[in-house]
Amino acid sequence: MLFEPTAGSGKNSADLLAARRAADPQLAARLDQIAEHGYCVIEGAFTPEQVQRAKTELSPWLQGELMGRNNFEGEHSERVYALLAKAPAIAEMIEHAEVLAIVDALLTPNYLLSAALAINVHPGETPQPFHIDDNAGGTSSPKPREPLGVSAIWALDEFTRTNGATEIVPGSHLWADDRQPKSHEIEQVLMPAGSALVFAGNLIHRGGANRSDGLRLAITPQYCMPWLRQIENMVLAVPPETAAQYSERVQGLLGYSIVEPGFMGYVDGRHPRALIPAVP
Ligand SMILES: O=C(O)CCC(=O)C(=O)O
Repeated sequence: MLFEPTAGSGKNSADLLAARRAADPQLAARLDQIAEHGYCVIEGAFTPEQVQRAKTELSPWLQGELMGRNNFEGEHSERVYALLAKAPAIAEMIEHAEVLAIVDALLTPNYLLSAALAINVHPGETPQPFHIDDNAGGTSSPKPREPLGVSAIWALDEFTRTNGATEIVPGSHLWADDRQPKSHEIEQVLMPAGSALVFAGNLIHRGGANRSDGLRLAITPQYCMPWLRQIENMVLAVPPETAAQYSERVQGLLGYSIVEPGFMGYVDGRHPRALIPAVP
């Protein structure tokens, strides 16, 4: 194993993680699978009603107007950013207890929501370029290294062999940067709607080609170390008045939080939560 999950960092955390693993064998199995293969799948994480609620809230934004602008976003894919300013039901995915239990174990306390977007892959889409999600903004952080982030991909439609299911390269979170996947090392993640794929941010993956005549809708919340810049500028995407409707947990993930020691993240000398108006 390259990395030992940290349950929140600090050296005080090894005991906490051991206690969590002992109390929750399913969590322990998922962490073991991520350590070895780089990913796990939580089936049935969302009920059909939750899936439907998320789809209903997203539908105004999925009218074919927000198509990807390049090969990475996918010119036959819709991409909806700033999701927590548009579809509040997505918060249920972002703070899903089983997903956050995994993230708690792999990142340090006060980790952040780095990105949260919807990806609706249309028929005719080609495979995305292979990539990792936990880039470090141009700083030197060669692999193999610990993950700087954890990503989830929630299936709102079933992921099938033909509709653009995410493709992963199991074990590639342990690879050096210069190793490229060979075709026999690539696996499609086939999962029913309501499932969540959770993976180390340094796992090689991509969105698949859609050779079907249907859509493949997914939500991908991505979490990063508290000291790493978020991919999306979340406190601008979700300003205080909008953040007010969410739990303190979600507010903290957005960046209305302080990292100690250092009082990092203050605004005008105060905790950023002070800017969030009280909900009447
Ligand atoms: O749509 C997918 O299955 C994967 C998308 C992805 O990895 C990304 O855009 O970062």
